[in-house]
Amino acid sequence: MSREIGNNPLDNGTFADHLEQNGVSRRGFLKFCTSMAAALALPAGSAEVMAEALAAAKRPTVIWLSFQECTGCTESITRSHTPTIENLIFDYISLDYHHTLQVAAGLQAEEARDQAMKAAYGKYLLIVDGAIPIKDGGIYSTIAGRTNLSMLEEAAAGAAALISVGTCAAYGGLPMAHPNPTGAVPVTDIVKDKPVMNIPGCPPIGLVMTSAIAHFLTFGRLPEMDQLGRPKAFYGDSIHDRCYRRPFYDRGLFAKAFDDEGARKGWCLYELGCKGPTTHNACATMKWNDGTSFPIESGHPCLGCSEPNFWDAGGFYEALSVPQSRMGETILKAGAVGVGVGAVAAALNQRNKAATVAAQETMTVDALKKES
Ligand code: FSX
Repeated sequence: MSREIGNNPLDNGTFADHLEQNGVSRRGFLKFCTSMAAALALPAGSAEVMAEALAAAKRPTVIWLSFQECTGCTESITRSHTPTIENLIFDYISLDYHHTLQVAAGLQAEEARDQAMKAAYGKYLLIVDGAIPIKDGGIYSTIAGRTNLSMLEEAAAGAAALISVGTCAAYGGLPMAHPNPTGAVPVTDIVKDKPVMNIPGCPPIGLVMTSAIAHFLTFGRLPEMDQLGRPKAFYGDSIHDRCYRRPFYDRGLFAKAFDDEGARKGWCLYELGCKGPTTHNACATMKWNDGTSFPIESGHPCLGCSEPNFWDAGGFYEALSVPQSRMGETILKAGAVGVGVGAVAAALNQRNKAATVAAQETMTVDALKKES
């Protein structure tokens, strides 16, 4: 997959042209829009609106700033074995500045950023990964002699909207963990006058990122967010809500060690410290590496990496104490209004199934070509 910065042959083309060049049929594209609209929990009829708007969309300028981070977020977003339309969206945007992906270096790179910001002032999408150190004037992280703080302030001033990718940018993450020697803060501590969407996770799921971009291309605004600034469609439920090991939890079947019989049978990892009940993300349905698996499916408990303060909260391999009682409350409340526990479980399973089906409808370009 080629992702050349500022060198797209379709500079004047639309997204429809881009799809055509990649052999995606109208029918395949409509199918993609239907599954994307479902994944984003958009109302009925949105798929057609999305198809029209996306097809006619011109390349938006995107400036991507990386600050205090490990580059895991970029790794996550660029890792894909099979091209999907989501990937094509990512290829299609005019990613005019990205430290890791751009060819330009040094002064040339900084000039490219400057030019892109001026040319699309007030209209570009600014993506940030990494926290921002502000202690001692922000001197603990600089790029081309400028502090991350001043670079963010300048770039945010001309942005239409911002996306904070990863837990570091969204909530401070690892750089902000105690004792936070550099005074690291999240993007929203600096930028107060622009819409900012958080896509937390250490790292976050790439597909969630491209879905957010698809929404921005379609409607010219960010998707609906929760009180923590996350797109509701992907962070509305906990990992626990959608986990395929959930039936074992409900039956009280827990692995007690990583190599015991319960672990081998795929029982719930709650007692091994799984933070799924208090963690909101789409890992259990979207999964990773093109829907191959996610940590719990690989036998490891969820660490809760997409929640604020997850490093300092610690206790990675210690069982939670609160959520079990919360689940008890949920079931008791359901019982009080005459809904049996079995019905609650059935409803949850039904919802999980629907969400999983929507997530699994990420179609590859090859599959779409075959259909056409
Ligand atoms: Fe943080 Fe991202 Fe974790 Fe790493 O850019 S969310 S440390 S995966 O790389 O910021």
